[in-house]
Amino acid sequence: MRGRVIQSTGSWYEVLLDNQTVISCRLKGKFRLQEKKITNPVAVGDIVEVDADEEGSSVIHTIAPRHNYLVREAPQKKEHTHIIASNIDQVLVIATLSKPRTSPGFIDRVLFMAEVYGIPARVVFNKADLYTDKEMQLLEERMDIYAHAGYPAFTTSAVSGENLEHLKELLHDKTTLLTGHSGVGKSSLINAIQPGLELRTGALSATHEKGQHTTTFARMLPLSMGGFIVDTPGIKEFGMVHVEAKEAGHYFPEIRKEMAGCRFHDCVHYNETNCAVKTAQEEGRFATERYLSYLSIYEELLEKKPW
Ligand SMILES: Nc1nc2c(ncn2[C@@H]2O[C@H](COP(=O)(O)OP(=O)(O)OP(=O)(O)O)[C@@H](O)[C@H]2O)c(=O)[nH]1
Ligand SMILES: [Mg+2]
Ligand SMILES: [Zn+2]
Repeated sequence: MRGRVIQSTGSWYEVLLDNQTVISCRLKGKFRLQEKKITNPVAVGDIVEVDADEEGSSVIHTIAPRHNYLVREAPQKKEHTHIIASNIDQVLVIATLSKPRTSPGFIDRVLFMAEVYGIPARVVFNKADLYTDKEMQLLEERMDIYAHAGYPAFTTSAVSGENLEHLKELLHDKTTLLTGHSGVGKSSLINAIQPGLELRTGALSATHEKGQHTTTFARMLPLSMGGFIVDTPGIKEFGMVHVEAKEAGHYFPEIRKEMAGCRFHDCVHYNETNCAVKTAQEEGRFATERYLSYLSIYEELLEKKPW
């Protein structure tokens, strides 16, 4: 029997079979041993083959090759990676200006990893109902920066309903992963566009205005209009996995556009002379905020050991 993993909680996996029933499965022992540096051998989104074992319980015995997947560094185990989800069509970074604040650096790290794994991404600023006119103005500027880089951006509100129709259009017939800090409203947005799910949502902590990790494991939800959406637990930092530091520029569309003009073919756009990327930044064609994210990602990758 073939199906798709829609949820994983430790050693049990919920699999949506092609005949639309959901069954709980275990994993055949061999997978645990294979890929040592991955904390979850089977991820939400995986297409799997399931069989009944001698005792009659369902066991996943084959994983179909993944079209793609998004990984991040495992939070508790450095040098290990965690597959957030696989076989996805797009990533939406859910961000907020405040309550809680999402930093540009966080957004750029998610966009960077999406680029590494070849997954189209967009930025969604939720909680638009809370922003002042001045904050909205600031947001417009930031959204222009992402759009210019190739990541369409827009605002939403799970409370006022702003742009939820647009969001629905984007989700139609696609598998979409939502990621972002705890408390930005990932689960609330899903509830707002797909009534009946009643996903748990949680108030921010009163003292820190941060989310309290209400969603605790990734879950893929079928949408009645067609498509799937993956709700994920909020993440504090998007730990990046190893990419050669000198290759980092390839995963910034603005750098990719300019790098052919650099004097040195191995330019890393740091402090070389005649660097076309730095010129683009100075002339306003490459947003300083994104350039600073690049430098910080570059430095972080330099420190990482190859695997
Ligand atoms: N004002 C306002 N509040 C919102 C909006 N969206 C969500 N919230 C509130 O923000 C809080 C957190 O929402 P959740 O949907 O639980 O956030 P989450 O991103 O799923 O958080 P985790 O599951 O912890 O990662 C809840 O109190 C929501 O009611 C919005 O658009 N506007
Ligand atoms: Mg949630
Ligand atoms: Zn350069």
